Amino acid sequence: PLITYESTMSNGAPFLGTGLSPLGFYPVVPSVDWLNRLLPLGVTTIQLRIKNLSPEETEDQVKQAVSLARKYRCRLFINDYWQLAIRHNAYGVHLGQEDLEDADVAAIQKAGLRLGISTHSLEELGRALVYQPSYIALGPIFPTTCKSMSFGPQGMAKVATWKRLSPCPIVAIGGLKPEHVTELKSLGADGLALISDVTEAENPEERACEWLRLVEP
Ligand code: TZP
Ligand code: MG
Repeated sequence: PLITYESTMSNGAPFLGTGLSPLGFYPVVPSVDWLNRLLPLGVTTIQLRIKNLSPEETEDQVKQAVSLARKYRCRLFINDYWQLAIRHNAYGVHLGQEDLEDADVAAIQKAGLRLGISTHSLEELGRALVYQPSYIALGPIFPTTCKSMSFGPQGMAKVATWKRLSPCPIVAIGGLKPEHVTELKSLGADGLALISDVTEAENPEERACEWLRLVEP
């Protein structure tokens, strides 16, 4: 059977919870400081996406993030650094298509970590589904300034297509704003991932609470 989001891949950590629960509001943040700010608000899924730190600093961040996520019972996905995610027993790993070539996906799954994979086209979706991921991310839905991408905006309607073709949950990402929540949910999005709408908000905590109210009422 296909591995679904909360089913067979338990790494035994006590905070994981059981049963299907949607990914919901899924902030993607560049440092553990952000976990300190957002997890106390009740965020249930988060991604630590570290770029350009030294190996020592990166490992320290991952370690601290795992410990905070356990404390707040939050599902923590580590972007890119799958070996550190395994070593420190994070909830999951998020990988892009280019990372899949080098990562040992079997080792990630054997260690019981969940796996999320980015996709930007049907071809990438097909490639990603071979790994039986815990979720598939589709992006960018709208133009984004947080990542330079060779794929243009996908638009919201593709969420429904991805949903139809995928046995696993779908996470929408890229330029998302609170006003998109209703439509994205009705198209079948299981998770809404975003960076700047929270990290660049005037009051990020308040903005995160607004997202939580809209996405996980
Ligand atoms: N992958 C696709 S779009 C994106 C990533 C990491 C950036 C999302 O950032 P924002 O600020 O929510 O558009
Ligand atoms: Mg990557």
